[in-house]
Amino acid sequence: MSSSSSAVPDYLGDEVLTQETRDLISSLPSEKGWLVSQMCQFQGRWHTQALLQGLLECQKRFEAKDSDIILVTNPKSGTTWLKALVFALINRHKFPVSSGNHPLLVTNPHLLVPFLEGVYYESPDFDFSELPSPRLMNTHIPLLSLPESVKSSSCKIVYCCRNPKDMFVSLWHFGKKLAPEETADYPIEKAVEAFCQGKFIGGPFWDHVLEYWYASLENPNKVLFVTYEELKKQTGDTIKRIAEFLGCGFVGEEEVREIVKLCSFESLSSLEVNRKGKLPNGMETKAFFRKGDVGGWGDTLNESLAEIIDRTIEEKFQGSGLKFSC
Ligand code: PAP
Repeated sequence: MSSSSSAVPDYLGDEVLTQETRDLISSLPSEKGWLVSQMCQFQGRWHTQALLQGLLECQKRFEAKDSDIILVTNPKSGTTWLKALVFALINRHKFPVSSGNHPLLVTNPHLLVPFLEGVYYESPDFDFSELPSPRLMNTHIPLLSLPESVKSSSCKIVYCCRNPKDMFVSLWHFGKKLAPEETADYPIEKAVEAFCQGKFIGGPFWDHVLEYWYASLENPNKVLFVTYEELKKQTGDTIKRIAEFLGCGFVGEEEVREIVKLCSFESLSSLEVNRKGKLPNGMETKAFFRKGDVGGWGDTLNESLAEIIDRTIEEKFQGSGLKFSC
């Protein structure tokens, strides 16, 4: 997929692969993906070629610090929102929301919180040690492929999961917006089939979620598991849980209310920077804001496709204690 003809970010393409990545990919199971020209399976998980290169660089180069905060999501599971919320939370003294002069008012959350494998793909020499402490970053990397130092250090991981049908539908529309020509003729039935076979960025979806879910149960000081749905229903309470987990100290009710309001879908999506802005890779910031609701998948998935996803999810999550309500 060429990124020159559309707003597709480089990291969904295959334009700047090193010889080392090409050699590795030639030995990996691969197939044509939905949204991307080729997906390949590394350490049991499916990746776009570019994000795999970013992941490999990240494994080689990234040195976690005990004070780091890493936000982990599957794509389209609340990444942008979580970035905004945690950025506002940990910087609430440096950038009081009430000042009316907050960085989130003029900068898209993706530019305030670097995407590890995206940055390592686009700029492998990027110096993460320059980031102010505590460093706040995000990734879609599966738990088993995280750099060793993330696992061995005391850094904190906040994982946000979203119900699979809304997540799938969100990615479906994202693909259509970013790559209309490439996705125009791709049948949604085939995309659902691929998703249910686990062929999804960072997927299988269920392995990605369950690994972090069990890690949060086994090591609750290391991994906090939250959901998009609980963020929607109880944003303030979830922010307080995150604050407690991160050891942020006391956060007043008024501060929580202000953060909730600043980071709400309505607020962020109406800002000029998120309506007309672009990321350095050319991607339009408005692509990260569509409906921002829970259970809206019914306008895109018919009953039989929804049932196929439900059946797969029920089977894969059986016995885990995790249930999706919509
Ligand atoms: P990413 O993983 O590519 O960074 P991510 O931010 O996780 O994307 O997903 C975008 C989804 O979050 C969109 O969902 P939708 O397609 O179902 O509408 C987007 O609307 C939603 N979203 C973005 N910002 C917010 C927010 N502040 N509150 C609630 N939902 C949001």
